Amino acid sequence: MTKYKILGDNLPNIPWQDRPADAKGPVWRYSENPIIDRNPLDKVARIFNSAVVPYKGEYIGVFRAELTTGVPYLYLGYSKDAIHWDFEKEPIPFKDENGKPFMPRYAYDPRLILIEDTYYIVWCTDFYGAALGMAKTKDFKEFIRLENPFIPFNRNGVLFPRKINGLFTLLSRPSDSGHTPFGDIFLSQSPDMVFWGKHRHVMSRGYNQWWQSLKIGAGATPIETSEGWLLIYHGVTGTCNGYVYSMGAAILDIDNPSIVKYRSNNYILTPEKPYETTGFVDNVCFPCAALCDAETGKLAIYYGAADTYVGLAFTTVDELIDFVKNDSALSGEDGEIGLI
Ligand code: BMA
Repeated sequence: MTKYKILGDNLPNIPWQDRPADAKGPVWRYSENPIIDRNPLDKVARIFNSAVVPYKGEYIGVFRAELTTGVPYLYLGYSKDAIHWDFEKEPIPFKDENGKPFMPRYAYDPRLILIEDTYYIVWCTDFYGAALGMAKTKDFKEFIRLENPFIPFNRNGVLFPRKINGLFTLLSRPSDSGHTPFGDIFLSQSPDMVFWGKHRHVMSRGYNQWWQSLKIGAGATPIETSEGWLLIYHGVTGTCNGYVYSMGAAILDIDNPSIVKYRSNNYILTPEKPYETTGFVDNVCFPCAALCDAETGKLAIYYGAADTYVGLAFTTVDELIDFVKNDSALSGEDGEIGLI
């Protein structure tokens, strides 16, 4: 019996390791990290910042693969245990609604969300600058691109796993076209996944928490729990040696998720291991997905490490929610409806 309830499916084959005795903080790493190493495929230099979901008793994922040209595309991967992955050899072949090939010029930081019977992919695409791209699939064979939800510039698009008050609901982080030095998380809603509006401010970068003082961005698909939507996100600080990406967590109101109920004052994971501190971009932990098992409350978080590897980390719904509630510090108007 868990103290807090995950309102979702049971996932008895979730990847898992118990908390090691010496672990600090509410989240602990998989001992065999990274689970995806450099050069995983011919002409693919690195896979990181990727999203996975359960599929037909096994697992499937959409992976950010950086080619040896340096350009990122999205690749499909398959796994029986969500740890060892086999990848398609070519990028996902996106089509438009008429069945014509419609490939993005580049694609990165995918999130993968099941809503009713359809899987949606949201990623950062090129639309006269960095913007959100969107596609849907029911079978992971045919991928149809949808209208881009917003004009540029925007990143970190994450859909909620069900409609809220009858509307599809999307978190995003307005940005600039480069390595955005600012940014808060906003929410938008749509009746049809085409027209987006009812924009609300959700969370500010942390005023008093330097680990998230520059910018924040939604990470994994929000997890529906008895306390509200559990959001695992990234927060960025600036140092004289560049940005540092850590992980944080927040709980959003279940019916009105532009209201933040609790938000972790301290990070839940920060770059410490060599595969997080050293790579193509040093000091990055960038969560894009989480698996959860409603029965036991186990959570398995997938994160990109140093823009080079995929890491896996674990926690439970009880540990993480207790940590966020006991450690909570909202910034600015986080607790309001976000409409000033
Ligand atoms: C952000 C995104 C992420 C990346 C991070 C660190 O702007 O591009 O994909 O992990 O920078 O380089």
